[in-house]
Amino acid sequence: MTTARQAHPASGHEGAPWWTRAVVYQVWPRSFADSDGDGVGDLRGITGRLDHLVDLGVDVVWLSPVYRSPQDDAGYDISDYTDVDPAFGTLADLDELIEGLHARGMKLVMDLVVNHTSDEHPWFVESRSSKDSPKRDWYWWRGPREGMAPGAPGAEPTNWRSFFSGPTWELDEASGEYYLHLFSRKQPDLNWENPQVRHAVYAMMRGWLDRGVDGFRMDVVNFLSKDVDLEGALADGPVPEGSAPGALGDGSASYVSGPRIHEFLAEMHEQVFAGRTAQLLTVGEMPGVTVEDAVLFTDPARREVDMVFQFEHVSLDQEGSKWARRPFDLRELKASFGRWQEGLASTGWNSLYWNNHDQPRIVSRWGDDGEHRVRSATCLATLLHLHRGTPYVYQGEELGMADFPFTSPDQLRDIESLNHLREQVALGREEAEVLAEIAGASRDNARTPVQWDAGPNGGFTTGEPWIAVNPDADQVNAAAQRDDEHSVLAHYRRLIALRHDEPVVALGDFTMLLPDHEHLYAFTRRWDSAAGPDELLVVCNVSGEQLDLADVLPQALEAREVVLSNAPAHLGQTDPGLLPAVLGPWEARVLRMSARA
Ligand code: TEU
Repeated sequence: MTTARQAHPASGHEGAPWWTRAVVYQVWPRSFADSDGDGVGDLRGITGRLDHLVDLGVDVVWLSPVYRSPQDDAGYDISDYTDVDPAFGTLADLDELIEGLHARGMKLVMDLVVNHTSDEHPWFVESRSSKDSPKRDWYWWRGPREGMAPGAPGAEPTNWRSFFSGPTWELDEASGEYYLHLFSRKQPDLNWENPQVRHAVYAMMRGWLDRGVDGFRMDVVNFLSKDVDLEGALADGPVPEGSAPGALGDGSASYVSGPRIHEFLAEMHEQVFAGRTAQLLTVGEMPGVTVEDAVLFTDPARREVDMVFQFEHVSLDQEGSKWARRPFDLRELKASFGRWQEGLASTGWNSLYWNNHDQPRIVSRWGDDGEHRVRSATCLATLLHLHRGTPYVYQGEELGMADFPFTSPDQLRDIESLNHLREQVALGREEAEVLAEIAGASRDNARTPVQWDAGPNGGFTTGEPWIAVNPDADQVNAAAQRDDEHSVLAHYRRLIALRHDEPVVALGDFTMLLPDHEHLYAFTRRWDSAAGPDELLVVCNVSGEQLDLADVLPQALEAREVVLSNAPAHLGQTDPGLLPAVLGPWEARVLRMSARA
């Protein structure tokens, strides 16, 4: 049993930062709502659906990139940081969205993608134009390995494997040098060692804040600092055991939370955020970040970022690579979440998420999108939202949207999936076998259109959608759920309200119970307010079997009040004496153990 200590003890509920009580909603614009019938979601589509966000009760919208982009990686390849891509609308449309959100008391957080630009960004075009270009050093240019000719197999400056398959280096024939791209070859990495690069980025960020945006979600921001020696050399990474000669290696030790990362983030804070009085939010997306690093990144005294997205929990069912899956074990989730809750208890802050535009849908991944769809979606939502931290809801998660039943390569759109398929088939594997592993892991699962109603294309577009709508849209959609108190949507609404209303949910201590139980996820939250202690016990049956609380957690039968339940029979029931001792499949309860403070 581990107890995470109460943060902000001296400041009380009122003194804690505003985002400790906030819930963020992520909009991935290409698939949210299409206003003009071209099959691609757009800004006016979002503005037209603000009522949905008001109804849900979220405080902040994080908008995935809408900047000008060749769309090689769905907008995470930016060619102009100061303008909106015509596919999504205009700057005026963006201003209107910001105004619409602000008028409804919500904030807008933009995506900030500054580890790399598009290869079509004028900075890169200039950098590539000649070895003597004043911007040559804005990116990572390196000659071939010593003694090798440019383009020869294995001549790349390091052996690193790209996130999107193949080497991280692309040869520029004209100059005979390679440039670094951790992601696609159309996403060259910016050289953050160069102060001109950093100051150009800070100026761009200030411009957006001045325009009225309320903060940034910072894409792979812990990759900005590369471990480069005084001669400018980058080191090879380890190659998986038993690999063929010439196999690609893992370069992450050279760029995950690199040597100057804290310096860069503190400088960014100083140059962009210091002195501003608006209530802003910064969240750093940080693959590979450890709890210890996260404490440093989010310690308010260090002025780096407010919170980070960590990846530990979403890697628990992966074996080495995201494509190789192993069974999910609830005990591992408890160990992981428990460590993060404890590690960031007195300093720093957690963000909480199941889904985003890169992850398969949680109800399909660790829930049951068949018989127990509603119950498992609401059970997992309760589990997450009752932790201490700021919850993020990804579009469609609040409807219990599921993975798409992919059966053919032409249903896929994402560069990561398509490159993996191409690479593996070239290595001699059967297409069907590779497709099967892609189906459950592809980012396209998150990217199918939001299901608004039972009409054509789920109400997403009047045209031909850029990616197919999930065939279950006739059953699973917002219109069907809006007035249904037992829907996934209604349950998310209640969870969000709970965080706003209950200081114990926002700020209370976290104590994990029963770390070794395979199906019951149980924990307490405790908040010492002026009116006395307030304690909640959260019990979630993460399984399709019944679970008798009398056997495993008898204290759950001594509750004073039922705060929330996801079982239709108990909705609105506040008297714990009237609840059975047995939890049904995927049943979750939030119980008050103390007299109401
Ligand atoms: O993703 C960061 C990241 O590490 C990716 O590897 C991501 O986890 C992967 O797609 C999961 O399979 C961010 C963005 O969220 C992603 O959409 C971008 O493609 C990527 O950065 C490059 O900008």
